[in-house]
Amino acid sequence: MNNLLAGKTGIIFGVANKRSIAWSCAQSLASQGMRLAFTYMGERLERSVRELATEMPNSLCLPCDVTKPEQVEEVFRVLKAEFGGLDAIVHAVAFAKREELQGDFFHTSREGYIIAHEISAYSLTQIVRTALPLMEGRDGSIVTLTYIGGERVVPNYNVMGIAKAALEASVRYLAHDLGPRGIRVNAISAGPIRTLSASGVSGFTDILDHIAQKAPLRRNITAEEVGDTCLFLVSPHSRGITGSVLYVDAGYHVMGV
Ligand code: 0WD
Repeated sequence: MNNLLAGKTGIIFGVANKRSIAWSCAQSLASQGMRLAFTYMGERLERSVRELATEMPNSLCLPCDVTKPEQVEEVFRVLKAEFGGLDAIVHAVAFAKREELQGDFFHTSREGYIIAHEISAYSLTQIVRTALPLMEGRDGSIVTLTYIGGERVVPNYNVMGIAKAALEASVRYLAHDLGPRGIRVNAISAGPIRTLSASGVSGFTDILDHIAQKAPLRRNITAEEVGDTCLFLVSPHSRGITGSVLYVDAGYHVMGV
C-alpha cells in the first residue's frame, strides 16, 4: 500500500523545521504519492522549508503569512496554475505572544487575544474559503491541529486554549457547510510534542512527564503518529468521518485524574 494518494494534491501550512508536526504530516502524505505545496511564514523560515521540500518531488514552496489576506489569495492563485485542483489542506498554524503563555489567563491583553485568534483559529476559515474553488467536485479533506487545552484547563496554555476552542467549533461549522460539496473537515488533537511552538509554553517539560506517567499508553506520542493519522483523515479510508476531533494522545483524554 504505497500509492493511496497518487494523482492527488495537497497544501501544508505550518512547516517551520523538521520537528514541525506539519512536516510529519507532509512525509506521511507524500509516502502515499500525494504531490504537495508548502507555505512558509516570512523570510526567516524560507530557507529551512525550501531545504526540507527538496526531499519531495515536484513540490512547491510559497510565502504565506495568514494575517495577510493577499498572500493567502496569491497562494491559491499559484496553486490553480500549477496544480489545477486541490484535494487536501493541512492547517498546522498557531501563534500566541510568549508573555500570554504563562501566569494567569485573566491578564490576556486585547491585542494578544486578537492575534492568537486571528492566526490560530480564523486562518482556517479564511484558507478554506479561498481554497474552495480549487476543491470543488474532488471529495477533498481538510485537517487542522488542536490540543486538549481547547476543552480543559491546561495551566499556562491560556489564550491559546480559547483559540483552540474556537478552532474546534470552526471545524464543526465548516464540516456542515462543506459536507454537501463532498469536502470533509476534521481536527487532530495531538498530545504534547517538543517543537518550536511548544517551547513557548511555560512548563512544557512538566506536561511531557505528566503524560508519560498518566496516559493509558504510559508514554508520549510522536509527530510521526500524528502524520499517519493525518494520512488516514486525508485518505478515502476515513470517507465517513467529518466534523470530528480525533485524539492522538496515547489515550490521555479519557483520564479523570
Ligand atoms: O505539543 C505540540 N507541539 C502540539 C501542537 C500539541 C497539539 C497541537 N499542536 C498544534 C499547534 O498548536 C499548531 O496548530 O500543531 C500545530 C503545529 O504546531 P507545531 O508543529 O508544534 O509547531 P511549529 O513547528 O512551531 O509550527 C507552527 C508554525 C509556526 O512556526 P513558528 O515556530 O515560527 O511560530 O505556525 C506557523 C509558523 O510556521 N505560523 C504562521 N504561518 C502563517 N502565518 C503564522 C502566520 N501568521 N504564525 C505562525
